[in-house]
Amino acid sequence: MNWFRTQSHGLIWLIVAFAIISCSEDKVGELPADVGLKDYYAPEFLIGAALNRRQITGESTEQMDLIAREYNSYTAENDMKSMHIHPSRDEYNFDVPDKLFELAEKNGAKVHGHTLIWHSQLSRFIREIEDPDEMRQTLTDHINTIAGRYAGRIDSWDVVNEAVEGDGSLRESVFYKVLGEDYLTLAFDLAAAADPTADLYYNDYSMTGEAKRNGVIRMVKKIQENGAKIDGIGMQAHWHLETPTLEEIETSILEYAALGVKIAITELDIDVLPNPRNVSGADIGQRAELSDEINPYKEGLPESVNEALARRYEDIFRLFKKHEDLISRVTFWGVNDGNSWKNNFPVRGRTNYPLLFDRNNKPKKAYHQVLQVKSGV
Ligand code: 9MR
Repeated sequence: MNWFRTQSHGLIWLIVAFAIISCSEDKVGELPADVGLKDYYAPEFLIGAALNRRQITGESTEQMDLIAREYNSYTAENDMKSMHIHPSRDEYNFDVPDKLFELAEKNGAKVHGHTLIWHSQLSRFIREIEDPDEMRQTLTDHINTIAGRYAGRIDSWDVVNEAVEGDGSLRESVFYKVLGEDYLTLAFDLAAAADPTADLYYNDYSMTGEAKRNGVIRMVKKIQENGAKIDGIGMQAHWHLETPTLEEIETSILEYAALGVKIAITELDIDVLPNPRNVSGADIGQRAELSDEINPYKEGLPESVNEALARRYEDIFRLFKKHEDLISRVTFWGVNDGNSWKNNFPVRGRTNYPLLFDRNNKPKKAYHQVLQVKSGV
């Protein structure tokens, strides 16, 4: 087995070395057909992407090669959230999730499940539960059925998503209101029983703020003290060109990792637009009105901003590489700029440029810089 692993690592490096030699800066659009970021970063961590329904089902024909080439971990952007996968008590929709697994298995990629327990995009029947026994039974059915179905095939799960507020207190979600904080340990216990082999994560946004960080650490310690299996913390990285600072990101990675868990950088995108009312993270309650002033790049991304984005991506990937021993996966929240939720948050209808590929699926300067952190070319 070890011999095999060494040999396959060697093979990956041979391919990567070939790619480095045959690819110079101005030829980044012409990378060898099947070598992408996932290969360059294979020794460090997985490179993932959130896929929307058209990508999962293969309808986005123009993106399928890119997806196969660049990423080795897939997450459904929406289709495994409760309102889609478990819309009413006795109804489960596994069609699209099953297709995600088929695509991943065809491409040799892993699947990260998003998400078992979340207050948002939550099926109505769960939102309306008031009785603790009914809630416990519902969580048990939900987790057993979904995590059980993909047991052994899935790499990891966001078991609980966004349970902590900015001030570090626990969010008063329906789960919290009905079961108190015990729902957290229960969710991790149920997931571990349904699939003992998957890595189990807690995932949240604005994870670099001090008050929230302390709240998350307190919560995870409690889950650990209660004897539940929690393997990792997902730091959603809905970040901006200047914020959070590299120091804040690094401190957070180190403090979370000190809990003895893996760190995944999840939901990575870099917002390049003016930030109305200083919205941070992904609280979808925070929205602002559209105006020309806050939608300045409708006609295209100025080169200066394209370069600033490339530098920002380079800086954060240097940091991720520095802490490769702590980081298991880096997942982009979307494939190209046109697909990104950031075109509609926190203002609907803007033209944003947060990812590595442009609206025509061409790699941007940021792609090259991320690659350069590894290749040195
Ligand atoms: O990208 C997702 C978008 O298509 C949905 O409309 C939105 C609804 O809440 O959810 C987005 O993904 C969210 C993720 O599931 C959890 N963290 C925040 C992400 C951005 O809102």
